[in-house]
Amino acid sequence: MLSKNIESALNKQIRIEAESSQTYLSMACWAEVQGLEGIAQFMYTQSDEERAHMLKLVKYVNERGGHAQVTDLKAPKTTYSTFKEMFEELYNHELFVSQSINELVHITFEERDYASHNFLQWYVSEQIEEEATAKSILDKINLIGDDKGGLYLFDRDIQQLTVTSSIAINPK
Ligand code: OFO
Repeated sequence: MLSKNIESALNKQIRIEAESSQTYLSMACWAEVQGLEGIAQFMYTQSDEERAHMLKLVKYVNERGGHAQVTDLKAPKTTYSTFKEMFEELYNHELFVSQSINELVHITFEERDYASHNFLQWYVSEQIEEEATAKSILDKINLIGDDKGGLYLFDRDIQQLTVTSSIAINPK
C-alpha cells in the first residue's frame, strides 16, 4: 500500500513522463515539417518511450492501492531555431527528469518504502542510458557544425538509433 506522500510524488512523475512524451512529439512534428525524416522518426520513438514510462508508473500506482491521476499538461513549445537547439533542449530535459527521479527515489528511501524504491531502479538505469544517448548525439552535432552534408548523414544515421530503441520497447 502506498503512503499518500509517495502516491502524490509518483503522480507528479506520471505527469512529467506525460509532458516528456508531448515535448518529444512536438519535436518530431517540427523535424518532420523541416524535412528531417530521420530526426523526426527518432523523436516519435522517444515520445512513445516516454508514454511507456508513464504507463508503467500508472499501473504501479493503481496496483499498489493508489489512484493514478491523468491531468492536463503544460503545452510544449512548437518551433525551434535549429535542430541543434532542439537536441540541447532534449538533453537538458533528460537532466531535469533524472533529477526528478532521484528526488523520488530519495522520498521512498526516507519513508522506507522499499517496494517503490526497488521499482524505481528501472527508471534510474533508464535515465543513465537516455542521458548518455542525448549527450552523444549532441557531441556529433557539434562535430558537424554548419556542414550540410554532415546534417544529411546525421539525419540518415539517427534512424539506426531509432531502430535500436524500438527493439528495446517492443522486444519480439
Ligand atoms: Fe522517461 O525517460 Fe527520459 O525522460
